[in-house]
Amino acid sequence: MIPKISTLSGYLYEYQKSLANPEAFWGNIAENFYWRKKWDNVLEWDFDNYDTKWFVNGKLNITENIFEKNLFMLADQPAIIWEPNDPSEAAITITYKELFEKVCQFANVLKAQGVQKGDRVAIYMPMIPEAAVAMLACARIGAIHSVVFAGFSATSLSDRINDSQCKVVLTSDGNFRGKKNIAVKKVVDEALENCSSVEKVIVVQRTHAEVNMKAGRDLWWHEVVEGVFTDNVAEEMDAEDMLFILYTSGSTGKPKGVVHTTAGYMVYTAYSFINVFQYNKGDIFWCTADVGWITGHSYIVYGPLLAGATIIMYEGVPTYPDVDRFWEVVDKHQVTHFYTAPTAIRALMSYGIEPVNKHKLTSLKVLGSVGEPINEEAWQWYYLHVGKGNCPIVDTWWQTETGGMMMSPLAGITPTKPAYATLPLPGVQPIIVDNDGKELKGNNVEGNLCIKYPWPSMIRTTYGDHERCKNTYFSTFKGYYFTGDGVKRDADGYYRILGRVDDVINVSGHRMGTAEVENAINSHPLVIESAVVGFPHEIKGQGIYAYVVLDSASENHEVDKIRQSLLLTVSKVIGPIAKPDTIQVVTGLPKTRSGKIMRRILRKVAEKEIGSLGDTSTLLNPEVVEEIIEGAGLKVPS
Ligand code: 7RM
Repeated sequence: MIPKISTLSGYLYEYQKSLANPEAFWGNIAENFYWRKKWDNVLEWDFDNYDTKWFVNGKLNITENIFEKNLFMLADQPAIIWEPNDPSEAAITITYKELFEKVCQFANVLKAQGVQKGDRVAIYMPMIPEAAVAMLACARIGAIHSVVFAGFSATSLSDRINDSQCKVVLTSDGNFRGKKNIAVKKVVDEALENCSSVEKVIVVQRTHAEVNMKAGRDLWWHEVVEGVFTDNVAEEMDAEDMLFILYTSGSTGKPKGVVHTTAGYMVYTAYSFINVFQYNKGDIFWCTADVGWITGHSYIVYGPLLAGATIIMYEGVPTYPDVDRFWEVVDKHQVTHFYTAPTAIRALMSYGIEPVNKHKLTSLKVLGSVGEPINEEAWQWYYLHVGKGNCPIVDTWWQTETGGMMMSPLAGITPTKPAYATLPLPGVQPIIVDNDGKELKGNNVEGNLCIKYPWPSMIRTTYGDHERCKNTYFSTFKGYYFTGDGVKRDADGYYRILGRVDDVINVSGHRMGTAEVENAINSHPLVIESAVVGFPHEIKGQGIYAYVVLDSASENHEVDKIRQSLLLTVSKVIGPIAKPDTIQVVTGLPKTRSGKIMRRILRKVAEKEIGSLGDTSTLLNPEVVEEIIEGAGLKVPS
């Protein structure tokens, strides 16, 4: 049994233990897993020339720790309860035994299709059980999965497939999402026009949309599994063998392939899941994220299944067929743990409490929040109206790169404070530094959030480019992992995440690089250059504001038409989630004498906070500032 903290003093004790001797602490926890061969050393690390290894020379397979290890206890327990988009379609329950069989069977299929240990497999799928089966089948045979959120465009998909040279793509014919019926396979077909590494595509039949199956390349999932054995011996993996790649946005244009490895990720996701959520046998855990994001990897698939939990997997959106769907599903499946993003809470909040009050919600025990800072108002609404004042909220701060939750209350144990991620989990050593890298000690300080000691599920590299990993995370503040977030430690020593301090914005809990959006806009033939900034948005947390300089050829077109066409371009290059909320056409961007865009000014205008523009005298072209202010519909301060 993975050790579970049950009191505040227990937490403080474990935390101290993890500081005093991290290796003994994590070694102890790792003892509770099934190893083919135990490790020689718990940890070897170097933050200067970045390298981290956990459970060195240990041998295992993560799926043996989900299935074989627990099967005699869990066989008939539901692993996945799948709730379809349309409530009139029946939910599907898959027990641990059934899931095990599906995973083994599909593992055999992948092998038969030539997938070998170390090969990369792209997964571009809606929220259907096959997505989890696909991930686990890859892990079973030692193939490295790269899940791409099915909302991304063909261009984004092909970029990701090419970056890691995927051999196989697993997808579906279509995707039911709310009222939409999305042609998923079409996007894959388009993407694959530019991907020479892909040999096979396996397609789940979900919507029965008409699709084009390319002979010799495309196969139907239901056909290839037919008659295939449902037992499979797991591949023996080294503790540090890659488990998966997950692409995430940073300050530069090109998303990075964050690499997670086998043993550390396993130990940390299971431990953090059980402790933060205080999961008990029989509880029903629902994380509303998509498997395309790290939250879906760690807390829909790996963490909960390693802990033997029953999870809900939901295909649809919060507002279909009505704005009370989440609460209906909670009652229907007697959900005990509900984990969602602030943006969803704010969106549902805007419909008032009536849709919530239509449902009992008495099964709920713990509420969770993830993905972006939760504002106090949303926190209170969640606590009072969803949790009826009886459910602790765990505001969990973490990142794709951290693999698992880093700061969070332990449910019902750590006293909470609205909008605070509260305290670090055992084994996590946060440090706040100023812009010169000097540590800010004590309480009542604010600065850049770094982590000064390794934890098991930390990023190992960025796929194919280790220098990039070093530069992005370990060079800003020497000797520390830099998170990119600003943070405050208050008088009680509690942490409050303030948001990104780099050029990353967080739109509805989705991470986006401003440079990435700019590149997409700049690919439009009428655009000379652009600058993208975030601005506070009531529901999305941040919205996207784009300043665009157009080519003289644009004079022949209506500005509104150009705007529409720019939105289409961004949708095509990245995906609809990256569409700007506002596009302002300007004649120039404010630039410093060295040619750098002064984003500070653009941010202020987007925020409508032009009272405090600061010094603009160093600008090369101060005259554009007035134009930009007026163009934004604001009054130039006299
Ligand atoms: C899990 C996830 C990471 C960024 C991170 C933060 C922000 C995430 C919280 C949060 C405030 C939280 N991974 N973030 N959780 N900010 N409070 N509880 O979201 O890689 O997609 O994004 O998200 O800025 O750096 S992610």
